[in-house]
Amino acid sequence: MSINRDFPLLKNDRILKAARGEIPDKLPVWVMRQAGRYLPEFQEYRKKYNFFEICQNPEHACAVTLMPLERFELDAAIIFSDILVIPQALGIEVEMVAGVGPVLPHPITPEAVSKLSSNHVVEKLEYVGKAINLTRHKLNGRVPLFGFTGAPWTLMGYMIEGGGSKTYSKAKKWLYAYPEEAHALLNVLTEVIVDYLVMQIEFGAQIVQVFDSNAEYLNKKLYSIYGLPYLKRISVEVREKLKLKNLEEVPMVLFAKGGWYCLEEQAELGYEVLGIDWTIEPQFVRKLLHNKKITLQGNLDPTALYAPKSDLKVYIERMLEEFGSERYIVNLGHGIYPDAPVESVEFLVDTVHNFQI
Ligand code: 1CP
Repeated sequence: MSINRDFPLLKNDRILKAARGEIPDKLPVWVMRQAGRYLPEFQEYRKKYNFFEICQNPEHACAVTLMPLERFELDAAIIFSDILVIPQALGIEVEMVAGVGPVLPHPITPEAVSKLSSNHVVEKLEYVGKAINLTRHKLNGRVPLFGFTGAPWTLMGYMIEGGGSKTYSKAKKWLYAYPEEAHALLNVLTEVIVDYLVMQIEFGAQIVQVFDSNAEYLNKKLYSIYGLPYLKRISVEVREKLKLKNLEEVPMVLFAKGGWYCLEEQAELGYEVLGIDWTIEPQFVRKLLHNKKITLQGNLDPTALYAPKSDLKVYIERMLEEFGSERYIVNLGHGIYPDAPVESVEFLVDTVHNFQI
């Protein structure tokens, strides 16, 4: 299909500057899961349409993506979708159950892995590309638009467990009992993820984030076998494929939640930005990575948004001082919770923008 790549001029490039190591006029700020459930207007929308209906319809996905931008002076938009659209496109049923989250009624078995193929999977996800293209035009250059994906290990976890889990022990069992099948599954997912990100960038994503939300269930040894090599392939192969298609590179963000045990290794994977979760002290990570050219993103505890404003101001400003203004993108240390006070997001954005850098 033909893609309208005649995009409006970008007016706010703070995030892209920070990702490249340049100093923007103000610290850039956005919020993981900003287009979601804590917004009353999203909850109203959800009464009318089911979750995947919104994802699959570019007008709906675009409308929801723009909702937080209408309220707050955020420095980026993130396309409305979910990490589980990939298992879905691989033919695995995914339901979004209100109050529960994603449910995959028929989890994958080790025997079924050999039947999976990455061929033609991304074609089924073209609706995400169309939503990105429409949204980038509708944004009219106001802020850059994030594309995103789940990381191979995190997606594998949902596919094996059949949904979220407290321990991910069923998925981890594969790493010890079925390592060949585990690698085969991670390989198919990596192939799909690479093509999926390239497709999102072709349709207009100006920066992309890889969510490895379940990194916290592994350790350094397991992650160096089942996490890092695949994440490296993603950063390398996305850039190779962009080059072949004559498309410009975009900054890539890796958010390995709970991956404190291998931050130095993450910084060597070829991503411009590392997301830092709320368990990590800013000064600890800055010191650890002082000789690496990498931008950090994070890491306000999402529950700090419930604090009284006077306290919240202290938490935010302390974080900004501790990270320093160079190579820094302000965000939460994980996604915003559904009952987070909407005014606290506005307060966060304003406090960051009023901060003298
Ligand atoms: O919220 C937004 O800004 C919109 C885009 C978005 C993103 C970036 C959604 C919509 N989901 C995601 C990413 C996502 N989805 C992640 C990575 C980020 C993270 O760690 O928080 C993960 C792990 C998921 C899986 C998922 N989808 C969960 C978590 C389940 C668990 O506990 O393991 C849940 C609850 C969902 C559903 C979902 N996704 C998005 C929304 C708005 C919702 C709520 C569903 C609804 O409206 O009924």
